Amino acid sequence: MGSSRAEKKRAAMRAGLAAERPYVAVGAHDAMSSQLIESYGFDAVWVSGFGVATMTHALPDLNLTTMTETLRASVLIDGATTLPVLADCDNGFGGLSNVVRTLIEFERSGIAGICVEDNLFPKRNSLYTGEAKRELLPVEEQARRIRAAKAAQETATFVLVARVEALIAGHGVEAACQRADAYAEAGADAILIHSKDKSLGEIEGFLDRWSGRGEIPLVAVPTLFPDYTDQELYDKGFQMIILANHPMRAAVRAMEDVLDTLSVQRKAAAVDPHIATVDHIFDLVRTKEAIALEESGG
Ligand code: SPV
Ligand code: MG
Repeated sequence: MGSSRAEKKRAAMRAGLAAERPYVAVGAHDAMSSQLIESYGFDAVWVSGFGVATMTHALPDLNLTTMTETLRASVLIDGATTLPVLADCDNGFGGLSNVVRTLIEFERSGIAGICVEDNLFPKRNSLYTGEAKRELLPVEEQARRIRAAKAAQETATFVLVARVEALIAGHGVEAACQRADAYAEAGADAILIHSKDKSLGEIEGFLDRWSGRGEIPLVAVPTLFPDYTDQELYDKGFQMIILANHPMRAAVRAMEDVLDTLSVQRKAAAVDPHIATVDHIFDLVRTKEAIALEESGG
């Protein structure tokens, strides 16, 4: 089952998750960010739920984007790259049946894999600091959902990454280990252990204590511990590193700077040295080639 394009991407993702070097994904929020990520030599593309909510919908990352909207964004992002795409599917958008349907729809759409986290619906972005308490699904329920989704999978190669939010929720290292064990046992293909501890103390506690280490790949999102290189994180025990939101933040900063200058100077030339040329944009989407094809004989 599955097209050869999807199968190639899934095989590449599985090889990357088993490779003896860091497997690095960068977060895309749209098709062009996906294309650019590939042209800078990264290994995979992460569909950032945060990025899609923010850039496509101008909404906060609070489970407001639906499964259908996330799938649509993921298909556009996947279409713009030959790299494998790992789609951030939040908590699977509801209950057990929603998680199962999410896996089936993304698999049938040719995406290489999905990531599902154990935040209760409606989730809140993990980096958000202004909240009193974060609620997680009970570990048994999340394991049940993962098991059910994996049982519904139609190909052998589609990748399900189970994301553990126990450290983000302040439940500590033991709880994180228990969840990682349960999700691995339920059939997850990799574990994303999320943390916002800048010192990396929590993560190192997890890496020291987790017995499943070495048996299943571990994934890191180092947004809040940004000083470690991909190789340093690999050497600590992470197979996949996701640089989740940097293109989005670059785009917002660049647009704000240009709009600020335009609003003050009131003429286009003021920003010309700071923006991509129109020809560069034409080149990025292979405009000349498309027109040559339209005008070719025959
Ligand atoms: C995302 O990019 O949507 C993520 C990563 O889930 S984070 O924002 O760090 O939670
Ligand atoms: Mg997300």
